Amino acid sequence: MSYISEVLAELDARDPGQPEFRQAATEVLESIESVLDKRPEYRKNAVLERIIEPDRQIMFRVPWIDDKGVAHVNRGFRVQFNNAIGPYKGGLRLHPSVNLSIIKFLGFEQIFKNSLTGLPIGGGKGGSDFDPKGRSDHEIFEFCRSFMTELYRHIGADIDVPAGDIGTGAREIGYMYGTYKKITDRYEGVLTGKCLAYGGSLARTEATGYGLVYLTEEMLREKGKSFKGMTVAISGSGNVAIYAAEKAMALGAKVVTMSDSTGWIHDPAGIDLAAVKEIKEIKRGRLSEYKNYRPKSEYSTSGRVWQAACDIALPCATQNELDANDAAMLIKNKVVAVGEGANMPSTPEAQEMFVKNGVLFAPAKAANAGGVATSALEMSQNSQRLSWTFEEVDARLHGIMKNIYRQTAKAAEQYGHKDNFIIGANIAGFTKVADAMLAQGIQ
Ligand code: NDP
Ligand code: 2IT
Repeated sequence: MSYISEVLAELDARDPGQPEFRQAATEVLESIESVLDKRPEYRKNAVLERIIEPDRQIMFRVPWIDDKGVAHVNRGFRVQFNNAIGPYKGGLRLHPSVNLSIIKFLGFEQIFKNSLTGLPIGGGKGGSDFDPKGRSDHEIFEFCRSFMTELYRHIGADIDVPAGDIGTGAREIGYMYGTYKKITDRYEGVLTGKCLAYGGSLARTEATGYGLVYLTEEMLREKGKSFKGMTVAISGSGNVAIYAAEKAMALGAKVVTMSDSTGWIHDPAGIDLAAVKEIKEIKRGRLSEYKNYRPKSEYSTSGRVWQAACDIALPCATQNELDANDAAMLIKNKVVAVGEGANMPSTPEAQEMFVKNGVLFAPAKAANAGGVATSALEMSQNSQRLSWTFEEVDARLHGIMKNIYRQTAKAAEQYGHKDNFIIGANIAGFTKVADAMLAQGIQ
């Protein structure tokens, strides 16, 4: 049995019923086979066994009372996966589908993504199966306060720094920050994605979407192409999707689709992003309202955004949202590039099809790292007690994304997989963390 099969068999025995975590672990481990052959010390020091086992997994009860006086109990999670290169860092997901497998897959991916940023941040993730949809501001506050009443004892500016993810934006971060401060009396950069008024960073809101487009643009440039004149299909209509659309449009592309969990819009003339922002960011509404702004657009609750012809596809909603059938439709329509804004949005079968068919493919770990990288820039500003300008943060983000592309392309080529950025990102992200773990001894 190979070292990788042994470790995966151990994972199956210990953690059956964690399909998302198994999927994420399999992809990373299978990508680094050639590194393991060259570096026997990783096996000798049980680096894989240690890297798939979180440092700590915290699960807790989150009781709260709704506006009608009814009591609810949700489950809270924080998985502190690996802090070999810096304090645990990663978002908090609030969605009814959240369970330990999903938080572990996200925390595991975060280790390598954060390593690729070149900044000193370890990997962690958390969240709850709480569903924020349809809840009043007061109910969101009650939930966030209860959640932080337990979480505060496990986090800190130099220990673990949570941030946003699906369902967690500036409003939720504000309520959680206020609760942390109230309990601890500490004014520190313990969360990122804060509002500007109390320590947030300019450009953090835009960072994941902008970063996704910066990295995809680098990958296209290498092949003599760019976003200019390209038709882009985007899924999702949340934070990542909106700012990916904004930057793609700024670079001269036409974005024709967006989606939410109930349906998708197709606007062949080009999406009106101001309308989407009003519906999603201000009204917290549904995309079905888009037709009121653009009567000639189409709204559908069946089918997928990937059936619309496009040159570039940017999945920005959730895990496993793009499967083999979707990949086949995109390939048939001659898609040139796919950039993953969401975490693990493509199934393993879809990934394989893109690679085999020569589609330029930017995997999530590299492509959506701009959000957490800018969170790390927010941490730096908080430590310095300074605020940088939008231009300064954006320029740093752009530089970080170019560097991620270079590292990823170089690692892929060095290990004999030129242009396979899945393998490149996994190798480049893994080796830095693994070397830090070796240097620190078996802990
Ligand atoms: P948001 O909550 O702002 O938006 C999520 C979007 O995806 C919404 O349009 C939502 O639809 C849709 N969506 C969520 N879950 C599902 C589902 N199960 N099926 C169909 N549609 C769904 O989240 P973000 O934009 O922040 O996150 C999107 C993705 O990007 C996630 O995978 C996240 O992990 C990843 N990511 C986020 C980063 C960040 O900085 N925010 C950084 C890096 C990655 P609806 O409105 O109906 O809920
Ligand atoms: O998946 C991610 O990288 C995020 N949700 C952002 C994490 C962060 O700490 O900014």
